[in-house]
Amino acid sequence: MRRKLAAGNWKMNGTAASLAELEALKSLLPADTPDVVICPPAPLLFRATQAAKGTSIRIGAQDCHMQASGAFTGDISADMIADTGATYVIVGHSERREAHEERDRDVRKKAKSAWAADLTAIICIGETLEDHEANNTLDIIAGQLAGSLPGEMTPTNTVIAYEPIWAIGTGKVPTLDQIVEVHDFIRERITTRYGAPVAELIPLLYGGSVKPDNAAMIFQAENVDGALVGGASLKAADFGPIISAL
Ligand code: G2H
Repeated sequence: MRRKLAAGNWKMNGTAASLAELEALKSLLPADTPDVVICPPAPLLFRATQAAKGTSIRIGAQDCHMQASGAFTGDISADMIADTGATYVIVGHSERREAHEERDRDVRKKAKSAWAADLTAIICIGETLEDHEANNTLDIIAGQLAGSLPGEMTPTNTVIAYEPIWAIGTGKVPTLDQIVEVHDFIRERITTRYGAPVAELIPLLYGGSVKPDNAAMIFQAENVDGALVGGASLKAADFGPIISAL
């Protein structure tokens, strides 16, 4: 059985007061709760791990540096993230790829540095609107999978999130057929490269404008094991129903 997972990416939103939402989420978790990860901004990581103590909620960072330490002003290493008690880190989010010019090989190195610190990497991939409209989605996804995933990937050290860039924060969501097509394709590619035992167990998330009112539709796709949620993870009243729909 593949594990189900709902991850909330707070992006650059929130201060200590926002941890009240994490507190509120605790009481909204269903009894048979899937894995839940909250990725707050880095300054909140330690406090978030304290707030989540004794619950099934795990804490993750939104990025890490590819090197373990050194003269990289303003960056944070995977070890530093692990030191806060966090256990996950998102790498290769499209906002990092775009605004910080991260390439597939950078993402691959970041995933490896996450693993070296015993963090689970949530590796993000996804095509632009231009590629989507030119029917290049599967080619782009194949290239990103080949370039971003290290050879040593396992179902315990990695979660893969497919986030079509045109669906991020726009309110536009692919149809169920489109979601099924891409997630089936991703699992096939992983089977070819890593073998069935890895492919069968690795969690695949969908991300991009997931909301309480479309989560059930998205989770119908057999190869979708959960969601990476941005805006709707900021409020427990929105994130709670998405988790319950899993
Ligand atoms: C995609 C997603 C979270 P949102 O970036 O990673 O954000 O749900 O706001 O589209």
